[in-house]
Amino acid sequence: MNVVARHRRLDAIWASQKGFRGWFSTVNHSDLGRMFLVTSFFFFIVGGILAMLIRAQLASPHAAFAGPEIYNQIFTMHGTIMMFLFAIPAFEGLAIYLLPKILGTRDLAFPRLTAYGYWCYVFGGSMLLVAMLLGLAPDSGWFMYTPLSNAIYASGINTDFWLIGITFVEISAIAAAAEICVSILKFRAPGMTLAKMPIFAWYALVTALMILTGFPPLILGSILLEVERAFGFPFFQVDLGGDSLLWQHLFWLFGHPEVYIIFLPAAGIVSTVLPVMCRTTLIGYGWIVAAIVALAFLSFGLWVHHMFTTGIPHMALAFFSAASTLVAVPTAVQIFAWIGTMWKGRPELHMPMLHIMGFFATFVIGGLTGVMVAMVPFNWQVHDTAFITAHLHYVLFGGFVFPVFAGIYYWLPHVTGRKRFFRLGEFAFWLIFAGFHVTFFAMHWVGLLGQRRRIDSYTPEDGWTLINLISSVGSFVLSIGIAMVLLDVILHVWSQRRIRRNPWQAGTLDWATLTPAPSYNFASLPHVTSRDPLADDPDLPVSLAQGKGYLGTPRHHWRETLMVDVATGRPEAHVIYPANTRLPIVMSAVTGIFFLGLLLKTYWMVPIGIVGVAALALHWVWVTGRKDDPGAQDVGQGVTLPHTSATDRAPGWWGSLFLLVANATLFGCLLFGFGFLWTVAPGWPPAVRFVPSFIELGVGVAGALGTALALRLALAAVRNARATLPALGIALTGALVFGACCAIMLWRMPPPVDHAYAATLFVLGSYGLFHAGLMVLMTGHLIARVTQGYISPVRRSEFAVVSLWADYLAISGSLVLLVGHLSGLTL
Ligand code: HEM
Ligand SMILES: [Cu+2]
Repeated sequence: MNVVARHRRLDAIWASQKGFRGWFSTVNHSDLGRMFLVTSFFFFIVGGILAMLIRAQLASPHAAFAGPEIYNQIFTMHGTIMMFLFAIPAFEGLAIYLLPKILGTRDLAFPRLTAYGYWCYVFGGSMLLVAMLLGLAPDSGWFMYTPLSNAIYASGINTDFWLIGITFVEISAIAAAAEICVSILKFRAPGMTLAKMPIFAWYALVTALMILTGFPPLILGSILLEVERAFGFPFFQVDLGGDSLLWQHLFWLFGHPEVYIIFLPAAGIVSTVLPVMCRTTLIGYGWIVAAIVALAFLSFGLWVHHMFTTGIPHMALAFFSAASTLVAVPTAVQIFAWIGTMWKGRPELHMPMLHIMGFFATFVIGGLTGVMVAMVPFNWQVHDTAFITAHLHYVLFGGFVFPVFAGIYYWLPHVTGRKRFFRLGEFAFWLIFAGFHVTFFAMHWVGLLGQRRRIDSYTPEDGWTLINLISSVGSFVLSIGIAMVLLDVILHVWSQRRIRRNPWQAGTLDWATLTPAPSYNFASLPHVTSRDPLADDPDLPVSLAQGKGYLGTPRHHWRETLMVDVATGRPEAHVIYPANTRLPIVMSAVTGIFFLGLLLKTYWMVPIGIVGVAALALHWVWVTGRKDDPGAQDVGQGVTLPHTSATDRAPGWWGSLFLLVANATLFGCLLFGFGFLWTVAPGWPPAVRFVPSFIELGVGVAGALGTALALRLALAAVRNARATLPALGIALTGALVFGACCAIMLWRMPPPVDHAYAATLFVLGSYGLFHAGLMVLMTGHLIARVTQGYISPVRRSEFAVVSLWADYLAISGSLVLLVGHLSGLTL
């Protein structure tokens, strides 16, 4: 087969449907990555327009441009859009587009999940846009502090839009994060050990792990607050045993890591692009990896520094203040590595480099003001002033937007296969840089003079007039610059000047594909022996196109790729992906029915949504099955591998593992909330408590443990070709028994509207009940599989997946019942 024929064959197998329909059925990561990026920039523009409205209102005293109600909506939506609908999705989009290419493979681990996440993002984001167009946008600030956001002080539907819309969008973050983890660990080019991974993959891996552990507290908080608003369960209401500080803890448990979730991918862009711009390799690879892992750990311990003014004990203040300054260390490690890289190389001032310089200048200042606000006495002075807003923009804009622009200019030729035409970008950069610093330098200043954040007007006597005007003028210069970048990008896409391959002479595999990248990325997969495969072997793209790597001969209609061992990158299994399907968009629309039902309080829609999603999910996992044993496949280079369904750790197992990490974090936060209220909130313990029953406790725990045990037996049985149905029957019974005990607990407990104790316990019990239901579905699925002939000693991977979930049920379920029953004991 010659190069062109191979390309035709592969493209026929991998391409999306032609035209309009292709958008809705594509599961290809390049398509979805581009869609993610374009959508996130759409939201960036919307957020930017809102920022202009804010600055227009603050440009002069007593401005009548927007009244307080509208102003509250504007700044809330600005913060919300920038954080949730622009920054995180932009990272997801970049990672989804880039990772398989940079790792030398053909797609992400779960192509259909990528699409599902994308549509959840679109639908959830649209809810917030609709709210804004109706003038019903959320208005309690992007951190939604209670009691400001509770049913008494924010009685309209506005806040519900935020809680429900954002939770919907978060599904996409969790989905993308799980799939980024699995793709990086298991879907790499053969030979790529962990130490040979491109540095961007490390950043993406750590960021994704942080999303999995950082977003669940916010999701939990949103659920609790929504339940409080809709049904009156008093989690955050002080008079009924709740505590609004619980919201702050949950929010900042998410919010502080969020800053690093935004910064780390941007730093990953810098670490990738900078060495190429300097015609050298990155120095301190190992140090950087250590630094980002350290940063991830540290950042979870720091949420308290957002609450310095809430009356925290002195010892804790000292501890968190010291720890907050410590974060500067791993950041400094990275900055030194970058400086060293520039020192070693010969920097060339192309467009990406310009934005990297903008990043350096801005981010370092943001870091310095960060150290200032980490000091408790200074923090008390500037708390909730424009100084904080200015600091956070130095970090977010400097630490994210500049690197992202650098990345855009770096990878745009890859996406389009074209050259830039005019020199618009250079001019735009200087407008952005100057505009930014004028705007936010002025805001530091006016903050020190006492201007609070989130005020819609001030008086001339305050003496802030001139500074605010300067700030507003700067912000308009800034936005003209951004508009020019967008124009530059659009002109670039239209330009007809094709580039040669690898215009920057980079060493990573993303530049070994054709540009624009074909639907299958690589005609055959490389064997990697170093961190810069392309620098070692400039002919690699040609030999890959000739099919000299792995999987060079397209077979049947299979979308084939390889799965490797986590540490060594040794090829381990042969993967066949599902093809284009509209299932993801349909499933996310049905998920939307669930969320809309909650939002509009039309509760009859909620069960429809749940049942619909469950049915579609069963269909989703059903269609990948097969009734014959897949033989070992020759994948080229003399290597023969088993199919993934014939392994114990199929992609689904790995995906489940990371979803369970997120799930366990959510559960942990729920237990934390219960303990927090019990020890801190006034009015505890409540007068009326749950009456414990050791029989229910024992039976329920036995059910949960029995399920896990039975599934292990079933796994052993399937492997040894023995009958599995008896063990599956036991597992099903166990799950039902456990579920019944949870239901009884919910039934017998004091009314959850009376006290935060019963309210929290109710959520715990529902969590148990939900997982029991999940287990029933999963075992039911296995039983159906067995009876329909989809399972054999070779095709057994689904058993391992369900067994993993059953293990989780055993642990979390037992804890639910233990906490529930023991909390009723009066000693
Ligand atoms: C395009 C240039 C931008 C300008 C001119 C701008 C301007 C502003 C201003 C003036 C405020 C204060 C509102 C108030 O206190 O009343 C604000 C708040 C905020 N901005 Fe920006 N911003 C920009 C970009 C960004 C970006 C890129 C992000 C994040 C990635 C961001 C995140 C936030 C957040 C989280 C808040 C706090 C909202 C709240 O307090 O509820 N901004 N912005
Ligand atoms: Cu923080």
